[in-house]
Amino acid sequence: MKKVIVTGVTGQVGSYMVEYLLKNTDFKIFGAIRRLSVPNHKNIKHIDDPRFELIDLDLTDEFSTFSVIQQIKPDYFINLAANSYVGDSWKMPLHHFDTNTLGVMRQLESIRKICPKCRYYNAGSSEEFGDVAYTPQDAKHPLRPRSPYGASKASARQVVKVWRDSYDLFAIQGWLFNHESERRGPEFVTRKITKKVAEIKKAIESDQPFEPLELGNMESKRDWSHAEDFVHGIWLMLNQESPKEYVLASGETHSVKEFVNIAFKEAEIGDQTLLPKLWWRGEGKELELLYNDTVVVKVNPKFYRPAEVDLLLGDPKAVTKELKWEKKVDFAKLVSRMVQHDIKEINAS
Ligand code: F7E
Repeated sequence: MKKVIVTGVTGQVGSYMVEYLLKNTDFKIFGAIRRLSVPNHKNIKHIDDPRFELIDLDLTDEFSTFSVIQQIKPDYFINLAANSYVGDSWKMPLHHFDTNTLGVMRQLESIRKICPKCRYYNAGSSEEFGDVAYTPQDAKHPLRPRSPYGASKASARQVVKVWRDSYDLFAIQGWLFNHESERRGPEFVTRKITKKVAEIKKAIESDQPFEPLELGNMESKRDWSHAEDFVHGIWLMLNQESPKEYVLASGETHSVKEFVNIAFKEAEIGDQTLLPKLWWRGEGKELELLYNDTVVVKVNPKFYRPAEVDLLLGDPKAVTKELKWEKKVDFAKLVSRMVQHDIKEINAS
C-alpha cells in the first residue's frame, strides 16, 4: 500500500486533502500534527477510517522530521503546514522563516537521504508575487514579496528548486492564491466577515445590541477560491510525469468591501435600495457600512499592515489547459456557503 504524509491536517486544506485521498486513492494517509497544549481537531474529528493515522511532526524540529520520514518512507509528502497568517509575520518573522522555509529544507534533506523517489509538494502562495508587476499573475511572474510571510514562501521556493535540481527529486511548490472555506480560521478576513455577519443577523433578529465588524484595508483585492477545489489541483500537480509548478487560482478578483457587501446580502440584512437600508459612508480609514443608522462595519487602523499587497489576480490558464483542472465553486457560491454555514452554526449554539 502506498503511503502519503500530509502535514497541516488540522487546517482547512489539510483536512480536505485527507478526505480527497481517502475517496480517490487506496493509500495509507499519515496526518502530521504539531503538539499544542489545547489541541484543535475540529476539522478532522469526523474522519474515521483505518487508512488514516495521526502522527506527531513539528516542522521546526529536525529530529522529529527525520525520524517520521525514516519510519514511514512515504511515496508522497504533501506539506500544507505553515505559519500562514500574513498579518502576524511582521511580529514574528523568524518563526515564519523557521517553519515555512527551514521546515521545507528539513523535509527535503530527510527525503533525499531516505526516500529520494518520494514525490514532494510544498504549498506556495500568491503572497510571493506581492507588489505585482503585471496582472493576471502566472508562473513566470517575478517574486516580489511584501511581507516576511511572502519572503519566507519565496525563499522556500528557491530551496525546493535547488533540492530538485541538485538531487533530481520530484519536488514542487505550486502557487495557491487565496483559498477559503467553512473551515477557515477566524483570523483571516473572509471567515472573520462571515462569522460576524451571522452574529449581527442573529442580534438584529432578536433585537439585541451588537458590536460592529472592525476591518483594516477594505480596498485590497484578492483572488478567492474554495479550498476544496485546490486539493484536486495539488494532486494533479503531484502526479504529472515530470515536476512542473502551476498557479491555482479562480481567475476573478474582488475587494474586501465587495466580500462584505455580498456577505450581508447573502444573510439578507438590509438592502442597498429598500428599507431597512444598508449603505456605505466615507472612504479610506473613515469608511463605514450602516444598517439604517447603526454602524455594522467600520475601520480599525490596527488591522492595516505595515505593507499591503493591493491586488492579486491569478491566471489559471496553464493548469486548466495542461492538467485539466477547473474550479467548481465561484466567488458568489463561496461567500454563500461560508455565510450560510456560519448562520447555521450560530443558531445551533
Ligand atoms: O487578508 C485585508 C488584508 O489575512 C486578505 C493566507 O492564506 O492568502 C492568505 O493571505 C486581505 C489583506 O489573507 C482585515 O489586509 C482587511 O489585504 O485573509 P487575509 P492574505 O493576507 O491574503 C495567501 C494566499 C496565503 O498564502 C496566506 O497564508 O484582507 N484585510 N481587513 C484584513 N485581513 C485580516 N486578516 N483581518 C482584517 O481585519
